Amino acid sequence: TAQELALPVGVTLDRFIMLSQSAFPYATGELSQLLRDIALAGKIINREINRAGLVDIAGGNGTDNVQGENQQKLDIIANIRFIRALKNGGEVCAILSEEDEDIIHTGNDHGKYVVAMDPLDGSSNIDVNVSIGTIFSIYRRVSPIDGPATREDFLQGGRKQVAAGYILYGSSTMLVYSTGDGVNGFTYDHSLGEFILSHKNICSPQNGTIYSVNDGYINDYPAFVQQYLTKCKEKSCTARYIGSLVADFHRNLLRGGVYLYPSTKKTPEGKLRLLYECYPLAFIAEKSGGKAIDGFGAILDIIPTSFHQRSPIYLGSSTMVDDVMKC
Ligand code: AHM
Ligand code: MG
Repeated sequence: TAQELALPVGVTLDRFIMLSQSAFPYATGELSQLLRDIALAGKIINREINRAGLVDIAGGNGTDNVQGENQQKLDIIANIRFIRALKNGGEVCAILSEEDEDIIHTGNDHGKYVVAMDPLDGSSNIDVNVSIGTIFSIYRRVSPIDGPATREDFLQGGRKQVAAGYILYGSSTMLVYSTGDGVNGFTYDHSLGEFILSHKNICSPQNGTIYSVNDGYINDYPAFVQQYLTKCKEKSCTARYIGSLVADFHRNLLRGGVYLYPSTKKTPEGKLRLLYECYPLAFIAEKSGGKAIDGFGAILDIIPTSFHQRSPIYLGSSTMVDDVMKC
């Protein structure tokens, strides 16, 4: 398997993809190319984010940017950039984005894959220079090749993901992904313009002391969540909540912790979207030894019915997720 290959920390993402693919002699290279396209989109979005604070100053009258496009908010820019990178890459026949109601047909009807994504998650943090992220989920299409993609391509269920991951734009920029065989993390080296393998075969700590939840809504949470949070406080656990799912998830993945977004009175189905927030992070959680549940069962077992449906989510270190379940 890819994990058994002697891939030293420090190899580039391109080399990692190439070497791990050679472990699967019948692979055609399309998924590898798609992962490279996602990495490229991540670099482009990273560049936009890095100069975000300057755009109003550097953008003259605030009308057009260098590409001759209207100056737009970063989440819209990220959406445009991501779609363009995947269209140009050629491997993806359709995209589902948090930013668009319906699926986007790329025109690459021969592409074997579809991608569901949240191009820039953490809306409350985008304009204030706090960590944000991109989340993506990849399926092999079930509709006939050379025709248009269909709803069914996107509604296969979390267990059918062939790869998933996220890009975290934090104190450094990281790409973390899995094709089902372990989870690996790559840190972006600006000077080289490359993602470098920095976190090989990430294993989620079984247990931890961090809990991440919006405490302000506690009175709106179901009784079992209130009970779990009381226990966390009795045990003097550490509260950490950035309000960017990717950043909160990533910290807990490395340190050990649980992230909770329960149903509330305002959002009885929870807030986070199943297809491009919950499924991909649940995939990463499980592939790294952690867990992700909706309060009844595994997130990945939820049968999807619509593109933008929501779900409550409890995810992270397995013992902590079990403890939520016990409540
Ligand atoms: P968004 O897709 O509008 O950015 O919302 C998702 C974000 C997550 O990143 C974050 O964990 C959560 O919403 C925070 O929500 P709240 O402000 O309700 O705590
Ligand atoms: Mg989002």
